[in-house]
Amino acid sequence: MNTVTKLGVFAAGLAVVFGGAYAVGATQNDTMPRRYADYAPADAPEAPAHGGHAHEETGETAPPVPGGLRISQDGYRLRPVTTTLKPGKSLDFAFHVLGPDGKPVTAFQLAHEKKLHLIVAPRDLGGFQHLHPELASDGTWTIPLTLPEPGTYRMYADFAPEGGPAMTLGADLTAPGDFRPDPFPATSRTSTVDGYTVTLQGAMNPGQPSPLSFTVSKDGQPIKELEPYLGAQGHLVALRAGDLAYLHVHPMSGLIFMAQAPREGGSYRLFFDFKHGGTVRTASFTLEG
Ligand SMILES: [Cu+2]
Repeated sequence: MNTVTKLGVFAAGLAVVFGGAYAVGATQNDTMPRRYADYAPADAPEAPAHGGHAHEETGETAPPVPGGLRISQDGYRLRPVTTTLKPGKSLDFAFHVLGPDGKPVTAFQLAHEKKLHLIVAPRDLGGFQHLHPELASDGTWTIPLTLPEPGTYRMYADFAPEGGPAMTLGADLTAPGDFRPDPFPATSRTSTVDGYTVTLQGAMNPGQPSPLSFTVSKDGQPIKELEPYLGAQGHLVALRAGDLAYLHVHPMSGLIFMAQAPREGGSYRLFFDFKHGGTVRTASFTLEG
């Protein structure tokens, strides 16, 4: 199989906008489709201006609240059944999303082909897992999960309940043992995984929209076409160093999209999932913004 070409270059434009939720108070009254609306590309029909919630009356944009920092929001609460896992050992990890009535939510909106995206990363950001757990009819989510090494991990549940707002809730998980934190990786726009070289173009400019795109090559030849993954050409998560604030975006083909980093600045670890040859791989980068 040879899907490479000397001329073809895959470039995925990615809308990168911090904020798993609108600013507190803005969500409940919003009448737009909520799933991903707050960080969807600006040209998506259902999307508001990215980066925050544009108020119709004033034109002002409220700074978005980064996702993943809270275990509850807007009446919904993330409840892991277990938070301590033996390192290096697979466990059927289970959790619930509790609704405003205190009961497990059983109906979720589909987004990027899934009802819920589960991200797990160690707090030193030296790793990354992107998982899609199964939903039982009683509202229990389960997935085999391995925390590879001792340490504290952050789990992120990215979802929108049926009739509710999109949100990313986060909780800490622990793997007891001798924790040896990795230093935060230096700024890097090139990542190599399984012989693939992935290059990131663009920058996280604090408070300013800026384009981010990727090129993928193997054996020195650009990959013309990646395989669809979650209904897109790739999948990007960015986590902010220090507090592990969460960002979850997908590329839209054929267009360049804008990154919108918080105006306060920060360091970010970016995890780009792409599929080629039937396998999903993750390239990781560090950007200062
Ligand atoms: Cu996912």
